[in-house]
Amino acid sequence: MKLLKAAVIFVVVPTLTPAFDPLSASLVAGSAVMAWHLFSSDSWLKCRFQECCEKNRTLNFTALKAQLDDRLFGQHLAKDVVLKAVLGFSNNPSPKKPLMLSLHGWAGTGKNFLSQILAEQVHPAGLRSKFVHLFLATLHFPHHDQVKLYKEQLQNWIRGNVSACPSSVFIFDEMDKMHPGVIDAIKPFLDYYEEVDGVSYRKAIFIFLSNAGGDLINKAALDFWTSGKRREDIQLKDLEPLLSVGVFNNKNSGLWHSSIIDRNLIDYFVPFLPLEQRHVKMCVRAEMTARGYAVDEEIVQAVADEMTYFPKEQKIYSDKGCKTVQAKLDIHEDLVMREMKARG
Ligand SMILES: Nc1ncnc2c1ncn2[C@@H]1O[C@H](COP(=O)(O)OP(=O)(O)O)[C@@H](O)[C@H]1O
Ligand SMILES: *[C@@H]1O[C@H](CO)[C@@H](O)[C@H](O)[C@H]1NC(C)=O
Ligand SMILES: *[C@@H]1O[C@H](CO)[C@@H](O)[C@H](O)[C@H]1NC(C)=O
Ligand SMILES: CC(=O)N[C@H]1CO[C@H](CO)[C@@H](O)[C@@H]1O
Repeated sequence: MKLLKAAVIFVVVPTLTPAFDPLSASLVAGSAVMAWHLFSSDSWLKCRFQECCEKNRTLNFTALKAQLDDRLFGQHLAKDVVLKAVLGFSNNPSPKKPLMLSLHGWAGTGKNFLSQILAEQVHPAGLRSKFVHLFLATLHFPHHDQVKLYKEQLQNWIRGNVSACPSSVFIFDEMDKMHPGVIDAIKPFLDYYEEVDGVSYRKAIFIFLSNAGGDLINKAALDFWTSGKRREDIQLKDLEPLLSVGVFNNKNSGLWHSSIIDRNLIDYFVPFLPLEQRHVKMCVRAEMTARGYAVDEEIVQAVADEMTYFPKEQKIYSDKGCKTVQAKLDIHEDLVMREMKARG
């Protein structure tokens, strides 16, 4: 190993220092240190150029809370549950099992968004990090006749990824479209085992996203609205009984046949409420600010008005949450630009 590194010095160093003199002993010694920095697994230098897994990193509760308070709109329940989960997980130096969250709700209500914010707290590059893995049922596991292959592949990936970085984050989107066989492949990693084949999974984070139960959550939110109660007063206990019947014990909801439910491996059920027009407007403002524009309330209102709302009579909740805000804003941006050009 030493010899190999020494050999590498002579290949690499001349390209780094043009004035390299092979006879100068001090330079060689200096290069040896540099080479060590470049090639040892977690050296300070290497980690400046390449992302390293921070083995001891704990989730910073304060920072996560600030991010969620700032950026996630209208989801007081999801925020509370996730913060509670993270508090328990990150205060524990050796958690007994990986953190496992199951996010449920209508499209465009912030499930991917929250996962991204959480992942960024563990690995600052977020979704671009090589330690954060996003799987889409319809993209990665589309063919039901290849379940056996997917299962093997997925288990090898998870094993390989967690051996390389114990705090790996795995996000599974479209869980309701995932074949139960593929879900079962994940199960061994979620359990209370100390180690599986010498790899410990207890620092990993698994996040499941699905629309399952979204209609029931919407109905509960609407019931609150109809009876004149505040959205912010909806509590987890108002939703849990509905969902335990409608989702977890529903033999027709694909995902929940699998033994993950039977074994109570899901630690936290995280509900996402349907977004109202005021939340859509908050999304538009946030997006304008992110693009570096001053917030123009006329455009905010125009984009919010273009969204469709349900139920048909009351029109309270956005059909697609905040999902199409970006595309709609693009169109308005074009219009504004054209108008400005026309005016000169
Ligand atoms: N509750 C929310 N707060 C702030 N932004 C949101 C929220 N919900 C959705 N968005 C915005 O809409 C985009 C799409 O939402 P996404 O998280 O992909 O929805 P989902 O995964 O629930 O279908 C996000 O990238 C984010 O910009
Ligand atoms: C990281 O954790 C290991 C054991 O879990 C410990 O030996 C080491 O000192 C820790 N490093 C830091 C920088 O905290
Ligand atoms: C956690 O985040 C907060 C806010 O970003 C910061 O002030 C604090 O120093 C962080 N704590 C640790 C232990 O990194
Ligand atoms: C070492 C290893 O198995 N890495 C895998 C991690 O997961 C990705 C998929 O997100 C695979 O492509 C890698 O091969």
